[in-house]
Amino acid sequence: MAHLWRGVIREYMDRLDIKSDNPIITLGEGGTPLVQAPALAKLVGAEAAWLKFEGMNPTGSFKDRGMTMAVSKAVGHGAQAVICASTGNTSASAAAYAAAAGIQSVVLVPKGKISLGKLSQAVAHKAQILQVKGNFDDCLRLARELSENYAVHLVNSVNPDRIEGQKTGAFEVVDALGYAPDLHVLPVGNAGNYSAYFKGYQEDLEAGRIYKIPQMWGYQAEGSAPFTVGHPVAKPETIATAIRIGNPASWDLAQNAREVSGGRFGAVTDAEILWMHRFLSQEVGVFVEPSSATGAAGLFKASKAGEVAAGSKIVVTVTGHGLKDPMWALKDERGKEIKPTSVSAKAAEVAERLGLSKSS
Ligand code: AN7
Repeated sequence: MAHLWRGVIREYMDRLDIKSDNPIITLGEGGTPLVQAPALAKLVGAEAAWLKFEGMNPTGSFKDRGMTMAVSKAVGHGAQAVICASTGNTSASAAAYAAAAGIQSVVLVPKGKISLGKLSQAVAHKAQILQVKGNFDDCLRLARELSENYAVHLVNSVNPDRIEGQKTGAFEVVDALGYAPDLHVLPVGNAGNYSAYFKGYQEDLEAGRIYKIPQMWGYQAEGSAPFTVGHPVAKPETIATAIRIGNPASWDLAQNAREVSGGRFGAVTDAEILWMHRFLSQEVGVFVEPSSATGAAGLFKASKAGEVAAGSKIVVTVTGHGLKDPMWALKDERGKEIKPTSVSAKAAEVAERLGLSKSS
């Protein structure tokens, strides 16, 4: 009989910091596919590669794993409203989980710098949306200040409940493979998810489910790469708007994760991100938003420098769905718009346009 996935809190109750009588607000998040990616393994010269396809979550990104925990606990504390700063995915998720809980959500987004798909999700789920004249880092500063002084509960990843929920991504990888990969690769913005996967692997190690923690490899966009330059960046810039973050909230957690796991941080150009975005959709069959291709782009860059060991088993988390920001798929390598050809509804003409030869 098919097993109906019950959401990450019920599936991993005994491993999460939540009391058994806490209300559970869930949309069935988690249980996402671990997709075999032989084309990526071949490209980077690894033994095997998988994509943890987080676009398959209810609101189309990994944020839902953390939001089920954060909103459930907010409701448990009696909160009537939640607030977040967001480059788009956190706000989409917060708005959906607040709707499910029957409470208000307030979202602060950088004006003009979030994708239409994500903005439409926040509107659809009836969030109170304010576009702030500033970047994500300004929005987060505001959200923190408001939550400290007003009756509104903060659900950004500075709230440890978010990290706690997101660590289930690592649990699922281990449950699916039966072991930990050699490398785990992710895109990095605030480094909440990077830190969360590390926490999950660390707990699996302590529980004896695995015998080593994967090297944690985190990649940012070059114009927005505080971990590579070693300090916050005042004016982050990249087409990968989800990770256009200059002052990562989980700085210390991430540095610890990198050090303990023997991992690394790196940066790739917007062009390298878009190239990998296309490779994943065309050669692997997984459509992600550009930011989500940043980890795989970094892995490819490292492989070209001879830094990926031949026998490696690699998991790459692809964080958000391609439909979040579909315009990038409709451009070719040079940024020129791609428009399907129009034809009349006649078989002969269609066949000619397609270059089909007659069957014998
Ligand atoms: C697709 O929604 O920060 O390193 O406000 O949407 O945990 O921040 C989104 C981040 C990667 C980076 N991929 O994760 C927000 C937000 C996608 C994302 C990241 C984000 P973190």
